[in-house]
Amino acid sequence: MSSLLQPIQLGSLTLANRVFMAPLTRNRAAASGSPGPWAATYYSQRASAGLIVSEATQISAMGKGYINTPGIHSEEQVAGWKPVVDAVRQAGGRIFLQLWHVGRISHSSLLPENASPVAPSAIKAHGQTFVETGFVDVSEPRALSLTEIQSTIEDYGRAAFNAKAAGFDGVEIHAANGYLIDQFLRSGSNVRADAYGGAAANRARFLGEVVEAVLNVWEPGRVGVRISPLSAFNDMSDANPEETFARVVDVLSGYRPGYLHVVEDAIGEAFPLDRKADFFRRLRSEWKGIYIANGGYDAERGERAVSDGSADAIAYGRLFIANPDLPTRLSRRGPLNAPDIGSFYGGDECGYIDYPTWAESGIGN
Ligand code: 8OZ
Repeated sequence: MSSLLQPIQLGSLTLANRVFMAPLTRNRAAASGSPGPWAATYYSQRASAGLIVSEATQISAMGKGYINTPGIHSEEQVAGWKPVVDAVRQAGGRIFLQLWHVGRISHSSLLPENASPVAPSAIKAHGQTFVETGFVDVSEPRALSLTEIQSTIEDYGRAAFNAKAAGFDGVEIHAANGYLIDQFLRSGSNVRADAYGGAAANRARFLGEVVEAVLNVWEPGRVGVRISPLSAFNDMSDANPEETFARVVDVLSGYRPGYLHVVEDAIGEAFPLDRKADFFRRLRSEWKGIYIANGGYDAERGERAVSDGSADAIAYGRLFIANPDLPTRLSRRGPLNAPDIGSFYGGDECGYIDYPTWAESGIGN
């Protein structure tokens, strides 16, 4: 039997298989930050995933960085998520909400009263975001004060509480891809001189305190953390990623969240390839909990990684956009629909809820 189809225990949850749906930004939420009209259909079509991780969802108005992304900080947003979660559960699925704060990857036009984005340090990323009019350079950020760091941690706690109120099965803390938590973690974006900057253990402090705030709301098995240690996406860099992420694993090991979700292969990676395989092998062996791998996995690599123990489950992104019934297709090596990149970010139901299942496509199965 396919190793990807083995059930997996995550805390008190028994998940049906190891083909997870990665968090995927789709920019189809309402202006209010409520999920859009097709979200319940989109997610419930994908309910055969062992676990769905929702698209990145902002924990506060200041955490927004792109047009039409959803939030989880208002009553309206919580009410908007409920039917999405219900539809997934009705279809037999499990779904975690991904908690997101973009930090410096934002544009003033997206923020309350045209505020400047916030970050660990006032260092602007060489990067872009997309707003109403298309792609724009990110705005100049300002550094968070110590008081603001505490209130941002409280925002994570409140958002975690809201996710529970909306009915989610758990939450994933987005600490990857160059957003706020990752900006604290890595030396290229954090030059603070206080307890949250400098040595790797200090740079990992913010993540630890966010995890702690979320664990005040959820039991550990219901909380995941996503990192992307070697990714250069969103202008990220680190003088010593081995040291930084060894400390991250130390800090997380103290809290024991349900899983660590690792983006192993990302856009704009700038790391010597010969060190890369070693890096993730070491990370995997240092982390004693459940390890979810992501990035460039197909059926064969996924099967191999789960059967040789280099991952406990695989999160698939692009393949899940195009193949709502991905676990069946991967485990039976069925044909795959090709994703349409032009409809990834923004738009309507086209390229969102209209990809056929294998059965619907009429190709012999
Ligand atoms: C693509 C476009 C906008 C945001 C990430 C939340 O990379 C994102 C994202 C991806 O984690």
